Amino acid sequence: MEAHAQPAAPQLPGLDAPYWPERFERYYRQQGAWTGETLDACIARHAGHTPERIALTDGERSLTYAELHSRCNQLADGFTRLGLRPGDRIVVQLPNVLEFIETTFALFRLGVVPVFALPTDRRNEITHIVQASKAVAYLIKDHALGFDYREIARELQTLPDAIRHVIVLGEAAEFTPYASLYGRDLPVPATDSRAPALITLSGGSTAMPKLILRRHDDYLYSIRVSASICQLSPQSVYLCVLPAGHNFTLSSPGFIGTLLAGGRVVMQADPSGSACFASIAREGVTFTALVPSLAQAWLHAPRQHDLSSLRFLQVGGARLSDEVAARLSESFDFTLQQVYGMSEGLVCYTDLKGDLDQLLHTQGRPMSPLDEILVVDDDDLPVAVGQPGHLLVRGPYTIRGYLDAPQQNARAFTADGFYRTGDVVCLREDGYLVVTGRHKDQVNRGGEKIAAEEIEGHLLAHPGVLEAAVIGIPDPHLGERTCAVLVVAPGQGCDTATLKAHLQARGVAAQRIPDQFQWLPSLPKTTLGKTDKKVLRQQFAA
Ligand code: AMP
Ligand code: DBH
Repeated sequence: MEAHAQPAAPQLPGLDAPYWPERFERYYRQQGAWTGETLDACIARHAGHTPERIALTDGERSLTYAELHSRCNQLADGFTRLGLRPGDRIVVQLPNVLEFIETTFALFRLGVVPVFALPTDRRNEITHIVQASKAVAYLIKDHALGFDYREIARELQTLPDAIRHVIVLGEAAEFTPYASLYGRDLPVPATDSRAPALITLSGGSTAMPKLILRRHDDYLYSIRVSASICQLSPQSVYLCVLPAGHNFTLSSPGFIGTLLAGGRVVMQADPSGSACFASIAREGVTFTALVPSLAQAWLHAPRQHDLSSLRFLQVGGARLSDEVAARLSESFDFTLQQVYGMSEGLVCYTDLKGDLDQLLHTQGRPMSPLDEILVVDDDDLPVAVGQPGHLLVRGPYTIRGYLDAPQQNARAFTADGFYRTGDVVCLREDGYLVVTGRHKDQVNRGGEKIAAEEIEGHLLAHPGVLEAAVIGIPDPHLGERTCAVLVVAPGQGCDTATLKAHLQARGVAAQRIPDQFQWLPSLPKTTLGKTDKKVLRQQFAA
């Protein structure tokens, strides 16, 4: 044992969290990638240097860096008084409001781990997320977009391992009011940079989303590199349009990257083109991030506002077609940036000053020289440059395994720690990647990843459904729409309306309910006897 050996890195009580082997940890530190700083340190730093600078706004309310810093301390005091301790998990399900950001940084500071659910998640998803993460608290807004989140909270409380605290922003009813959290503005003891920082959810190719744990060191590295590639500075103004709890909006470089650079974040509740255009003009927004379907909607939105402050537009989350990329780049003055990323880690960017070919025809290149990329065939053997193959990746910000999921990890990671992305890509001579397909069995509906198996399970729960296969079908607006192909028992009335009502009654969120239903006398099968979705896709794509 070395004399100066550090104490063991903090763990997550009750969950098995795979981490990098020590040799990699040492290497990433030696290379200067992992610095020992925590994600919240930037707030205290900017509050010290530029206390009066605006950090956040939603158009009506704003917070300076000094106010944000002090609110983080006050909230940390409130969470502590509730009984939350470092390593505890809290499921955070908030729309894009200021409180999202102050809560996130307060939790980082305290070492309580936010588990970011998306506003569209409903009872099913939240129950799974709460149980899988063994969360002790649930933080929601009373209602948003016509939905009352307190209904989910009430249902959670009927479960055997009920969460201890429900905190509500807005009308709290029988729960803890968010406003009551603000306590004393006391300094919070520093957190270990190796401590768990946050949990996001994988799009999920199997039954339910898997938990992705990120720690301060690795997450901060990905954000720092992203902010540098995007040339962020204190003059940067980020419009946060996509749900703030997604990895893209958190970290690529997202709102955390913007605050790291000392810039300003504008929280945008309404993602429509006209509402975003108004915010861009009003706030002097310099960049934002969209999924392809939203970017396409921008092309058709009326332009009554001055968008000249916008330097670049990031598009990612799903494949941007070359045609739409060209149209975006022709019809606006700003630069387009393609972003190909995953909550598990790897993020690729096209250069802001790169050539048009890379910009319009590739999904960018891995952001770090420490990213190790392999493109392989079905036997894990490398394919020739330019040939399509499965993308495997390992690096200083790509996880080594999902939380508490040894069986899935054996499939999703190679023996030497590469993550099997499930994406089929071509690696070009110039080092840029073109995403050509997906091996994983999920539908990417406008950036929302829907696990086929999950929806199939719900469909099969209906007594009249004998076989079910959920597939993605190319769609000009969403990228893919969801199609359920079914074999049903005669006389059970399994029509579209019945099945939609069935899924809804089971708590499946509206956007996860198939857009289209098809009926067949039997499903095509592979030699192994599994449903052959390739055949189905071909059949219904037409
Ligand atoms: P998630 O599991 O929700 O983090 O989704 C990550 C997946 O989204 C990737 O593995 C890709 O399949 C897909 N994806 C993200 N960005 C892009 C992009 N720019 N082009 C194509 N696919 C993308
Ligand atoms: O789709 C994604 O998960 C994604 C896309 C762009 C992502 O996680 C990211 C950038 O960081």
